[in-house]
Formats: sequence, C-alpha cells, structure tokens
Amino acid sequence: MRDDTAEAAYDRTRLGQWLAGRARGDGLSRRDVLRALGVAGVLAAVPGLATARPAGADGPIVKPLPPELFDVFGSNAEMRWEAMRDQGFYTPIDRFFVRDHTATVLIDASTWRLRLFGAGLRGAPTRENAVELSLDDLRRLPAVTIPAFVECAGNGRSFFASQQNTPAPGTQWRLGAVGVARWRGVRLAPVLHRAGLLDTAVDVLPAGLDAEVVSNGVNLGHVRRPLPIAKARHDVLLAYEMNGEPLPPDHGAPVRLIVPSWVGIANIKWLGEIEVADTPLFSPFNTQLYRLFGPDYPADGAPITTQNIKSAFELPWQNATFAAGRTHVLRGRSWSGTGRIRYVRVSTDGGATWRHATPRAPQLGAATWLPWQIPWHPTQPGRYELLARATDETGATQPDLVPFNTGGYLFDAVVRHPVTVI
Ligand SMILES: Nc1nc2c(c(=O)[nH]1)N[C@H]1C(S)=C(S)[C@@H](COP(=O)(O)O)O[C@H]1N2
Ligand SMILES: [Mo]
Repeated sequence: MRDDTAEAAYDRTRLGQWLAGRARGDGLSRRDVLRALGVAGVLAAVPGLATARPAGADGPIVKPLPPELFDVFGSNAEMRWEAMRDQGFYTPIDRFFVRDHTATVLIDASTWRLRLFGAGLRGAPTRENAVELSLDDLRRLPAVTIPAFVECAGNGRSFFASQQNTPAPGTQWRLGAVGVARWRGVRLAPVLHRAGLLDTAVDVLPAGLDAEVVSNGVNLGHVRRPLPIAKARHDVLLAYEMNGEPLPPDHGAPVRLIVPSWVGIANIKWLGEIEVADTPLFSPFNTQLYRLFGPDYPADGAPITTQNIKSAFELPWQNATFAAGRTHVLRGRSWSGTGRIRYVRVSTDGGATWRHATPRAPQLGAATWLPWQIPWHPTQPGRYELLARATDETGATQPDLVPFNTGGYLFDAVVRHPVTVI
C-alpha cells in the first residue's frame, strides 16, 4: 500500500532543497511552502485526485465526452482505446484525451497576445517591456505542420496499482492519455530570434492563461514548465491548428506549445507568455510535480523530459470478447519518446510465447506511433491476457516491471490486457 508518510518525507526533502536556494522561488513564497509542509504532502493533492467534478456542459471540459469515446476523471478525459479501432493514423479531435489542471478557458483570439520577455532577450528584460505578438502576427510567419503525440506523463498510472500492487495517487489513467495529431503553426526558434534572443539565454518558461493551480491551499501559480533553449530552438512549435482545424478550446486555443517527444505537461495550452532567462529556471511543475521520487531514485528526485515506450491494443479494456475457432486480427499502436518503433512483439498466451506484429501503416515521424496488427486464432474458450512489447530504434524495450515512483509517472511496462474467448 501507499505510504503517505514516506511520500510526505520525499516532498519535504525536495521542498527543503528548493528553499535552500537551488532554484529561484518562482511564485512560491516561503510562507506558502511552510504552509504546504503543515499538511499531508503536496503530492497527495495532485489536482485531479482531490477534486473530481462531474463532466458535461457545465464541466471543466467544453467538448462532448460521450461514454463510448471517453472515461472521465474530473477535469480529465481519457480516450477509450477501442475508439481508435477504425481510425486512420491520427486521433480525431472528438476523441483526443483532455488533461486540464483546472478547467478549459475560452480566450478571445482577436485580443490574445503572446508576450516574450526576460534577460535572455535584447531589450525586453521584464514583463512590462515584453515583445507582443498577435495571432495574425504568428500567422504571417512561415507555417510548418508536424505530426506528434501528446501524452500525459501519468499515462498508464493505474497499472502501478493493478499490475504491481504499488498504487500511485493521481488520475488513474489506463493507456488512453495519449493522442497523435497534425499540428500546424510556427516554429518557436524564429519567433525567439525576432524577439531578440541573446547567446546568453539558458531556459525558456512558457506559461498558460488558465487559472492558477491551488494544491492543498498552496497556490502553485499558472501551469508552466521550463525547457532548455536547445530544445526550444530545435523542434518546438507554437501550434494554432490541430488536424487541419483551428485549435479547439480544450486543446489550448488559440495557441499552444508542442514539444515533440516530451512529457504532456511541456505542451503548454492557452499559451500567454514565454520568459527567456539567462539562468536555469524552476517551477513546481518540474521540481515537485512531474519528477521521479521513490526508493529507486535520488533523494531530490530524477527529472522527467521525454516520454518512454508504450503499446496499446485497440480494444475495450473491459469485456473484449472473441469467438473461439476463428481467426481474428488484433490491432494496436506503439510509440516512444526516445525514437521510432523498430518492432513490436505480441503474446496471446499471457507471456509464454511471442510473435512479431506487422506494421499496418508507416510511422509518420519519430514522435508518433506505429500502427500494427497480428492474427490470432484462439481455439479454447476462457480468459486470456494479451501483451504487446515494443522496441524502439535506440533499443529501448518495454520491461515487465517499472520501479515505483510516488507520482506514478512513466509507466512503460508491458500491460496485460484481459479478454474473453467464448
Ligand atoms: N495551460 C495548461 N497547459 C497544459 C495543461 C494545463 O492544465 N494547463 N495540462 C498539461 C498536461 S499535464 C497535459 S498531459 C497536456 C494535455 O493536452 P491535451 O489536453 O490537449 O490532451 O497539456 C498540458 N498543458
Ligand atoms: Mo499530463
């Protein structure tokens, strides 16, 4: 069982180091931090665990969430994997998962401005003298379209409990907190250069315009997470279209960041500002949250950057049934934040024997998935477990077990998918 005391201890350690000056305070006052130490531990109050709100028109998510496409957890909606069964390469917007720390905000695109400032820019040291860009300004710059997944770092978290008997708090996602879309927009690199990027720039800190996140009475501020200037200049996109449509409200309209291969939280929605700093930046979203703490990690935790490797069957989680004595085609998809998928092996006998799946469409880019299929001819009725194990071009392969971490992040072990043959 989860040990709240140990969790609180990790959290205290981390916050202690943070207070000791390794990081710039960034929104958290010493008083806030001390208040946090007085309660059960910030990790236990990850939004989404504490405050489950009903879904619907008045709920935190704007788009319809029909039960055949989504499982809803408060302000988060998980895609059901059977919803990808008859789909092409991309995840349609109507079934793309949503993860809101608070709630979707509706922003007037005509008055929206992106503000860039910081010591890493020439002539715009503070928010007051920020460089401002409108949506039309962005649309006038050369546009690019990139295919990329957005995947929550906590995708698969429920399997820490159901497969490893070490439950982790937070939204109990199965494998549906991932989607692949075509994102269109402008590269961040030329925007930074136009804003006067200096060689001394170290980190950028994009922040969202949605409500500030309050956890156990502590205001963590707006959703924001720093990334190094090298990544920011390499392949990060300011996206204003998703699958050929204007970015929908739930996915960050009018503009969100797309940070290919990185954890979901890097892809800041409802982007309002980007600080460009000449010193390393920290936020609660890379010091307390979205960091690996646990018996197998250093006391001050291990950072999370890229997603890891996973596979999913395009089947309902509950009550997938197959007729005995017939040949069925099992379909699924595998993806990895560290490289293209090289091959996928599938077991239909609970892991005793494995066969190679066949790709059924090309993988369009490294930060996407490989759709695959494999025939299955079950002869005996009964309960079975289907397993898929992917390997990427770096050799990274899905393990059988994931070392526990208190946030329940990056579950990449092979998932045992229950099915019934009748
Ligand atoms: N401003 C803002 N950006 C955000 C979030 C948020 O709550 N607010 N959630 C993050 C997380 S944790 C994830 S997994 C992705 C989810 O993107 P989606 O809702 O478009 O699927 O957005 C990220 N960007
Ligand atoms: Mo996430």
